[in-house]
Amino acid sequence: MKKKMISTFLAFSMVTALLAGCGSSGSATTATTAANGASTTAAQADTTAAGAESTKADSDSGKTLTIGFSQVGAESDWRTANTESMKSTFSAENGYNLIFDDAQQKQENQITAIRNFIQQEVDYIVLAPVTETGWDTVLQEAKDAGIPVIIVDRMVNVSDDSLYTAWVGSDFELEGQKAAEWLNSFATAKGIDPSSLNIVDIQGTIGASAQIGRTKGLQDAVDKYGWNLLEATTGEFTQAKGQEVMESMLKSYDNINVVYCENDNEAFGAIDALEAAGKTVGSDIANGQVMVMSFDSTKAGLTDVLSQKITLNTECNPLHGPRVEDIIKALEAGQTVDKKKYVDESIFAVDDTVKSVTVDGNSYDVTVVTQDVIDQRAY
Ligand code: GYE
Repeated sequence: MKKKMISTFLAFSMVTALLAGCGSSGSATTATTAANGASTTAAQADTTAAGAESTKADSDSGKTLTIGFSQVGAESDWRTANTESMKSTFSAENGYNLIFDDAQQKQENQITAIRNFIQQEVDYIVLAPVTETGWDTVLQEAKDAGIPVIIVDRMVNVSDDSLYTAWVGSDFELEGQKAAEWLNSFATAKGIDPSSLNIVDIQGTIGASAQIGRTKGLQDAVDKYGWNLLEATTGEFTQAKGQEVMESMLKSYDNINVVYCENDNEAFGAIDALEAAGKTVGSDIANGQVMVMSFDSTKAGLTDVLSQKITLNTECNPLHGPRVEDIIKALEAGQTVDKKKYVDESIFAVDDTVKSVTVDGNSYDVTVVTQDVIDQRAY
């Protein structure tokens, strides 16, 4: 108790000191933002003072660029890889001042972070939005301040597209369609009747593009093929919530044979819950196994494919740092950039029962996971 009071006092003192140091006001979240940004801000002052002529961005564009990046959180392995990609791209060695803010999956924290970036007069704001809606006001503020906003990963849904300069990320609905088409082809190849597929969907963060697209891809296929969708509930893209949701689904239904997890971490949690309940995870639905499907294809996710716990893993690429840098460099050079840019992604499966899937007339090859495939993975 005493320990707790002392640490609370210390934390409060730190917050107060930080707020005083930054001349800003707000909640503890703002203080966290300030704390994350504090060293960068100091570095920024140093860099500006020193001129830092030798850095890469300097030699390219003649000035050190300050980038404010509002990250969703640290909910998944995908997110960690994404943060790492941004931090290593916008590093001091590369000549950038990166002000990084982790919003802990809360939109209000992202809005606070963006307002701080505006106050600090950053050169660019990069936003990985937690959900699609609710950005009009703060993005208008950025626009009024003349700061270009680049959206990365998930999309924003705004009434006026001029509120952001460019977006780069994945086609999440296509990801869902690929996964669903694979399931249809796999079930057909194994002689499984569509009406005997009893699916649960552990959804991502509700309102996030990655959730909206992946859920839609599944739901459209449920309507098209006549599968049973028993339930769709959010697992918030985390392992803990994925496990909790799976445990409760197992209490409600005794006939689940496909678990469609909207990311790898949810799949890890779901597998733990399934195994704890005495189920065997795997692709042999006809003999009582429960098939786990996932998205992201992180190293850990593909490792679970190799060990046959995850049957299909649809890729989502997190390495957006260099892509955002390309956009910024083009803008700095006065070039026009694509308003929206989708990245190419693969599909990874446990075996070659389905060699490719077709969505909207385009064919996508399915890669069978081997140790080599995993070793070549950067994240
Ligand atoms: O699939 C998940 C992460 O928005 C694509 O967010 C991203 C998703 C990714 O938490 O693991």
